[in-house]
Amino acid sequence: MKKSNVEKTFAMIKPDGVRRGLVGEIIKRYEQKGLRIVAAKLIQADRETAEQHYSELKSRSFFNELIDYITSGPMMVMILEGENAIKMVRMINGPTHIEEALPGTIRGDFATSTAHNIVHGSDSYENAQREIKLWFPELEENQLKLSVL
Ligand code: IDP
Ligand code: MG
Repeated sequence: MKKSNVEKTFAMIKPDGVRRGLVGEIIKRYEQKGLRIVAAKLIQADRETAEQHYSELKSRSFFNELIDYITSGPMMVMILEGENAIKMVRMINGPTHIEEALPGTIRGDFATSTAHNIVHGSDSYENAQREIKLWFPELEENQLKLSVL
């Protein structure tokens, strides 16, 4: 039998998703694929935290525009847990580029451009751990252990 791979990931509903009233729709899509919400909060990011989150993209031409967008209003940040959660969230979100995001994915159904694409999901185990610590500094290590319900 294949070993299970229950893991945590970090996801966020970016300001355009919150502004457009898509929080319930997006959380429904994660939950209906078996992902559980371990933690969630609505926050307005400061520039420093947003820049740390996207530090890998610092040299890109769109970096400042990206930080303006991410700090433009409240976002729903969350920790999701489930089987292959990291890959699963990115599949539900859809690809980065608007022309590749097919209907049925969140970006395919709702994104208006590659820049304004509604959602984020961590792309690796290392980044999931880093992003969870960055956005949920108040959570203790023991609260981040797997919470199989
Ligand atoms: P991802 O969100 O699918 O992981 P990344 O390449 O990590 O995609 O880019 C982070 C975010 O930066 C994207 O979600 C999008 O908001 C923005 N972004 C990515 N590429 C472009 C671009 O070419 N122009 C403008 N914004 C972009
Ligand atoms: Mg990314």
